[in-house]
Amino acid sequence: MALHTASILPSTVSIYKEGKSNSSLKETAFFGVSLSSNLKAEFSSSLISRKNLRKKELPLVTIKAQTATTSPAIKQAATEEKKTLRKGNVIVTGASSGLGLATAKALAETGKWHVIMACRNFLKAEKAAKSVGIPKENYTVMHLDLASFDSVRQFVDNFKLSGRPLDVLVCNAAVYLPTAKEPTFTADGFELSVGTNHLGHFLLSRLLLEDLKQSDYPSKRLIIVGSITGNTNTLAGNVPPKANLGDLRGLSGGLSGVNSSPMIDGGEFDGAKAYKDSKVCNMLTMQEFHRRFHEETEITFASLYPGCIATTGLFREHIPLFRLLFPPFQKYITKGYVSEEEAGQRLAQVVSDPNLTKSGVYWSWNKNSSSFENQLSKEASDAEKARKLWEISEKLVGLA
Ligand code: LMG
Ligand code: NDP
Ligand code: PMR
Repeated sequence: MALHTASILPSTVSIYKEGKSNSSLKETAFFGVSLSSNLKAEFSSSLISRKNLRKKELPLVTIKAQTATTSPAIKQAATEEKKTLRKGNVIVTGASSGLGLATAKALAETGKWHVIMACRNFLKAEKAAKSVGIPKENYTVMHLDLASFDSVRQFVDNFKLSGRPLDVLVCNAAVYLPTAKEPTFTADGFELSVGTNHLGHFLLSRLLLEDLKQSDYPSKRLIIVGSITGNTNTLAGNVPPKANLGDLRGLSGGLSGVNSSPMIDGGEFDGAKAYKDSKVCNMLTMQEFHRRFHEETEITFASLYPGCIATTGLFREHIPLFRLLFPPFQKYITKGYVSEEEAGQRLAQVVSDPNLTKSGVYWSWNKNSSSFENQLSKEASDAEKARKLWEISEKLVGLA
């Protein structure tokens, strides 16, 4: 494939045509129901109270530089041959399970990518990589806890020390706390779902933007995983509680739960809503990146809904009955179900398919598993809200 045979030399970098959507079938549907969320499961999961919240005890790992960069001798040979191969380097956050792991596997198996698995649990990630048979030479596990800005900064420093170029960053990790009665918080004191899924990734992406910009890879990309449940122009997005960022007053207040709301809109804590809100932030952030940086950097910014991967660890905090019924419900009733493997192929496509280079797009797949440019909800495509979200987030993560 042309994408992978690009030269390491900027002068021979090939440019791809803008991607075309190859289907017009949309999954959008309006369903204006607004039901109260008092059907909340009465079951309480193992909540981590704020007091008990401790830093993850993870082994400190020194990441050694690996030899993906070309030596001068090789460079010279390449010049002579005009073309040479180099593996793409892709960081995937939360690659220790579910979609992230399946994507890492799909990319590593091609032999054309070196996957940096950015994970909070180093040993789990190593085991996961081995258990799905990712070739050893095609991945590196690096520690990243998105629920701590210190950890994000440490990860970025370690990555830079490795000397690898960065070609694609995939912001995939997420937590979902649908049964939590009380909010829990990141190391920096932000409500955990938005703190991890949005703020951690926001800081990570901002700190790595320059590396992406520097990459000489033919198509460099920043991908942030979104979801249908954050989009209220769909049936799934109308299942209560619905995503709603309001005027962002809770976010401005710091999401700390101390003298301010832990929710972005300033309301009462609701774990399912916090997750959906965080996905709206992910989709807004991708578009704001596109508006601010696409022209200047030529980086492709994209988001996606990979399908309903009803069997992943995302639902680990949900009640057992939900975990039992959810996969058959999605398979046989909504038909929105997709296997981890298939979803991994989809995200891998957004990482490396030469046809998906268009920036600012929210990708989805139709029944035949063909990708198409999907429409975001009114809120998830609100440019003014995206700008405001960006500015507040910058302050919260300490960049402004
Ligand atoms: C909250 O509950 C949870 O409290 C929260 O923890 C979090 O998970 C959040 O959005 C995520 O949801 C939402 C709650 C409210 O939904 C449920 O708990 C699901 C139970 C719904 C009961 C329906 C009848 C059961 C029939 C059995 C079929 C087996 C499949 C079980 C699947 C379980 C997992 C989904 O939900 C409601 O208020 C209910 C109505 C939601 C309105 C939106 C759509 C209405 C559907 C219209 C027709 C569409 C056709 C599909 C048919 C689906 C139902 C069979
Ligand atoms: P999983 O729970 O299987 O994977 C989530 C990953 O995120 C895990 O590897 C987890 O690590 C990691 N993670 C959680 N918290 C942190 C943290 N603080 N720092 C670093 N990593 C962390 O869920 P999925 O694979 O389903 O979710 C992947 C993405 O897909 C999410 O962005 C989700 O919103 C999105 N998505 C999922 C859908 C689905 O149906 N499942 C539908 C639409 C979107 P660990 O293994 O240590 O727990
Ligand atoms: Mg939903 C019509 C299709 C459809 C799709 C594609 C999804 C995806 N869901 C659909 C419909 C419904 N769901 C209906 C009709 C109901 C009421 C019975 C329903 C319920 C439901 C619940 C309780 N669905 C859920 C939950 C969750 O807890 C999940 C969630 O909201 O997590 C935030 C979820 C999901 N439904 C989906 C998808 C993809 C999810 C997973 C969450 C995500 O990452 O967005």
